[in-house]
Amino acid sequence: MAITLYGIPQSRASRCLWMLEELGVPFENVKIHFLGEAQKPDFLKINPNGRIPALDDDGLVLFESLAINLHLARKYDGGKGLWPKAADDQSRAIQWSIWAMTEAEPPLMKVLMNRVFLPEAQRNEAEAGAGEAAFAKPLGVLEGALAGRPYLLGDRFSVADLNAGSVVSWAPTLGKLKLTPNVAAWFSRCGERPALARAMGRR
Ligand SMILES: N[C@@H](CCC(=O)N[C@@H](CS)C(=O)NCC(=O)O)C(=O)O
Repeated sequence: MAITLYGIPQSRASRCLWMLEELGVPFENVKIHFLGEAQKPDFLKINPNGRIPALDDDGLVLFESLAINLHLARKYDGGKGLWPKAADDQSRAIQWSIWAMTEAEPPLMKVLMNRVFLPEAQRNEAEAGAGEAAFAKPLGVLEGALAGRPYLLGDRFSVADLNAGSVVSWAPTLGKLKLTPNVAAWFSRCGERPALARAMGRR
């Protein structure tokens, strides 16, 4: 088994590093930077989108951080519970992953760009505010889903929590954005995972 994860830890590759640490499988991290390196011809052969992360798992090459995590959890779970056993729960994990990417990430990205990433002269506080306002809806959905249960699929931490949590993790770093009570409690539960600390230690 040879697993290579492409992408510096200070990027969406951190989501996959967290998953790899949870699973405890050996892997190599090739630190491709999103500025410039991801657009070079050699890397475009791996991910024609020119983005990190990308995964090479014994010749199976995948892009999209949360799809990579679904693959890793399904293939390498080995009884750890990251990949749920029941088919309906597997479908829920896929649902939460797609939800995180399509409903939660875009408004957060708007805030991130306009409060953190863009050069100050290009930042637009009105755009950041619009992202913040739009995030209220997915945040409310997550708040409802976590009512009466510690994790998205019930009692156990799974790939659904890792994928949704790693996207929502942008929110507390964005100044005015506040998490709602169930989400905040879930978020700190997810934050206590030793595998997350190991992944962060790779930064
Ligand atoms: N939906 C993709 C987004 C990947 C993405 O945009 N990655 C950024 C770094 S966090 C990147 O590589 N940007 C380079 C570029 O857009 O040129 C995923 O989750 O894997």
